[in-house]
Amino acid sequence: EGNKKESRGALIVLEGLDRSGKSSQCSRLVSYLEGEGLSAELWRFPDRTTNVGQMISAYLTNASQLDDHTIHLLFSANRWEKRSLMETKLKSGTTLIVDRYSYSGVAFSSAKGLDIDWCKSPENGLLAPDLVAYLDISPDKAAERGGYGDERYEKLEFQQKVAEHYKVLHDTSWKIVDACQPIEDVEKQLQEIALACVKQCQQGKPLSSLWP
Ligand code: 2DT
Ligand code: MG
Repeated sequence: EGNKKESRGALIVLEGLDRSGKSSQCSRLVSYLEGEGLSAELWRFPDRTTNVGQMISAYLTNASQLDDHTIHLLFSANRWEKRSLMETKLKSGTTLIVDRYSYSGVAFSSAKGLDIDWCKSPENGLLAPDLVAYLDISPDKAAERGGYGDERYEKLEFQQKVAEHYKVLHDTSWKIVDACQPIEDVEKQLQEIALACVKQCQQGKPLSSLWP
């Protein structure tokens, strides 16, 4: 038991297009890990509860207009303002299941035409996820799922561009999960890969920083 206290939690990120099922899978995954006796929390970016998050929310709901670079940096600042708490939680043994992270930041902004290296640079030094699970669905299939909301970016044409830009970010460490499977199958697959990741972290896998 003494061992358990010293071992760190895992930083697990779910990425994917709008309507890929990230949010519901994130909460199912947290419940599952808790059921396994692990400490786990659901986080999401943007975190709209902070001052920066409120500026982001106003932009997304079209209540404000911002230059593309400016909003990109706000999304990044929103992760930076949570970085130290994130590290504290992980070191105290809590696994964080995070709904979107830096990859959304780069994919969405570069889909608007911003330079990809410019987009990546403010993320430099944030904690690197131990696992990125990508919920893979075509933009057409995603759009068929009960439609999008009214927020900025929630349009098929733009989601198609985002999908292409996510592909540029994929590396071999990503776990690509077919998001068109029945929801329970997606859930099961995520449980397996998340549990394996948590075990690696318990066994001493060091925390690292973006970009690896
Ligand atoms: P939600 O629908 O998940 O609340 O996201 N986005 C997100 C960015 O453009 N950059 C980022 O860094 C992040 C985290 C994706 C709201 C929208 O914000 C986009 C969808
Ligand atoms: Mg959304």
